[in-house]
Amino acid sequence: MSVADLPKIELHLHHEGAAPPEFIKQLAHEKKVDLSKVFTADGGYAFENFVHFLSVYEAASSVLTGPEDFARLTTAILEASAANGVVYSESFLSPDFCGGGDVGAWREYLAAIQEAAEAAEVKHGITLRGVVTAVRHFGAEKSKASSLCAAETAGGFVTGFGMGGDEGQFTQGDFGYAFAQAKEAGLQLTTHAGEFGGPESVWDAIRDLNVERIGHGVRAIEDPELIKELVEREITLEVCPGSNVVLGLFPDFASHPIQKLRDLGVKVTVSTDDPPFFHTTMRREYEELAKAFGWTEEDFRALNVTALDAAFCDGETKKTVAKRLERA
Ligand code: MCF
Ligand code: ZN
Repeated sequence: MSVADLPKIELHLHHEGAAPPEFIKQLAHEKKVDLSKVFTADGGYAFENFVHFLSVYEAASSVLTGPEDFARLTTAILEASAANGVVYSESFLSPDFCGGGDVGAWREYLAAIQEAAEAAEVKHGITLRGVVTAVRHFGAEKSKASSLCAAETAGGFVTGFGMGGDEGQFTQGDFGYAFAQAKEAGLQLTTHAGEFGGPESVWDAIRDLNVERIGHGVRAIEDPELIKELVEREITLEVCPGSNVVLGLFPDFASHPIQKLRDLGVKVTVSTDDPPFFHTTMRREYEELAKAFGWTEEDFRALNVTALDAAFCDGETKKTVAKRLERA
């Protein structure tokens, strides 16, 4: 058996970012929207750098206009994830893209997503949980509306609150209100940091937002004191090596710091981030890591134990997922 065949847990996946280009093209066709600038000649997503990626992401997402679109998207995503051996997934859902921050509209999007996820669980044996997400460059006011949506629907399917987007804009601390509101509602927290923002943004995330997990966090490798802090606080990194390579943080998998971080005692997990944008899948991430660092079945099984531990779902769900990991 190849390590790529192992069952997998994925903790860092953006819902719209997981949309296959053909799926978005089909919706654009149905809604008569011109998205030609979003795609390359060979049919992939076209972007040149991080900031451009963010705007192409938003342009592609503009054709997802109602709960039914998100239900279809959820079905497509979970089918693809299950085909890659994923048995549990947490995806980032943004009220900004699902009803514009209105709680009533958000409930409708969420119900559609959940219904599709429940059907996929029966069909493919994959469980999905939602991490409601603020978009950093949309600013603090919008993040408050997102976290209110999160707080109003917390529990069961909605297990966490997080933030992604342009680390070049605002500080983590500017979003303190949103994160506190989500925490108060019992949600667990994660934020993107230490990707383009450098180690300082990881320090800010720990100090100002009190998060349990960090999205990416890989530039912590530049700061030994920060490594100590991550180890002591047992903060888990949602590492997305293929995404980091495509966005130019590291030239290739072999230069990626995931192995060093792990060896230093940091809790690392592996995810795809926005798989079709970065020409990756969970299978491919496993294959590349095995090739770059010689990781064996034992390494990947340990990786999934760390991921299950850091998952935001309840204990019962963890038990179900643990059985799926053991079985294979
Ligand atoms: O992790 C990647 C790159 N770093 C930062 N943010 C994002 C990534 N993929 C998507 N995002 C952001 C983006 O701003 O998350 C938002 C997008 O609008 C969606 S969250 C459902
Ligand atoms: Zn991300």
